[in-house]
Amino acid sequence: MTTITLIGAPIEEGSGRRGAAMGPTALRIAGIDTVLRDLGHTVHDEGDVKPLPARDLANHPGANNLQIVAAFARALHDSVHDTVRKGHFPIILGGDHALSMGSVSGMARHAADVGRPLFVLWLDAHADFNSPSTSPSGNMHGMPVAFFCGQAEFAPILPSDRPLVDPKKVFQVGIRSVDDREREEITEHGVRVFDMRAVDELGMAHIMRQILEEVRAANGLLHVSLDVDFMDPELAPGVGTTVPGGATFREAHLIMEVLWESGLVSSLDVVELNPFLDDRGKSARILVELTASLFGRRVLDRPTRSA
Ligand code: NNH
Ligand code: MN
Ligand code: MN
Ligand code: MN
Repeated sequence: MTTITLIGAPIEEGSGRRGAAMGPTALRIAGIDTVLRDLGHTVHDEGDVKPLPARDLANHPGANNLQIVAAFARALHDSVHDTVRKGHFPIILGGDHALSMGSVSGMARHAADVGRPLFVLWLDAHADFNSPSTSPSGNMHGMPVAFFCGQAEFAPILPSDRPLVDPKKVFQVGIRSVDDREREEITEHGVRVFDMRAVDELGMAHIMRQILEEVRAANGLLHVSLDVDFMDPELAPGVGTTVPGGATFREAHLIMEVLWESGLVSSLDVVELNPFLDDRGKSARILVELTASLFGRRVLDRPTRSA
């Protein structure tokens, strides 16, 4: 069984609207700790991270709320790194997706410490590969992947000598809304994209098998970043940037179940939940259910795939 540390990150300034700061509270009210304990895991809730002041950074015209985003990124980098170093599994309760600048960078630091490659599974409607010079909105929740791959270097948010993630080790699944400049960037840098068309044509099971085989063959660590808008808005309406045509309940659960069986996942972000836009807690509850599936809840016992 796993020792899990819950880390709240009530940031909403990366998203361009209010509400996501209530995400960690909604996930706690939906019972994320209890569900994990009932599965036999040990759960520590650290409460919410305290953003570290980033008064050294000037405002940037293409990066809205840079100081507060950087403050969360710095705090999360440290707390995720400390958590995983103790052998605990960090679950970051968001908060908007800009928080992944910190969580993934903290995991990249750990992967470098232990000499293993870090892979990232990005479950999202969006590629989040903008930088201040390409972003149509200036919202930093659209930039974390470019940032932790070293492609959005415009301000010293984290030290420039930090370990970066290889874009070819980033798998994006469920993508269906990509900006023009972003499309050029993800192609140029070799991000591994399975858009919704690929999900329809190949099936989720096939895609996941391919990804997990690659991670296993490289003895990699796998960070999972789950954006609420990965799912279809009918299923999970509690997010500021719904895009039709998302993953179904069954596709999302299948992913989580095969991830658990793989034993390869090292860390998880649950991001972009906006309880102010949710429908009677529906999205928060689905996120908790998906987290349970990622930690071993299942309908029937099945033989796990041989390694
Ligand atoms: N691509 C758009 C932008 O950069 C939207 C990003 N919004 C998200 N990403 N919700 O997951 O502004
Ligand atoms: Mn996102
Ligand atoms: Mn998104
Ligand atoms: Mn580039």
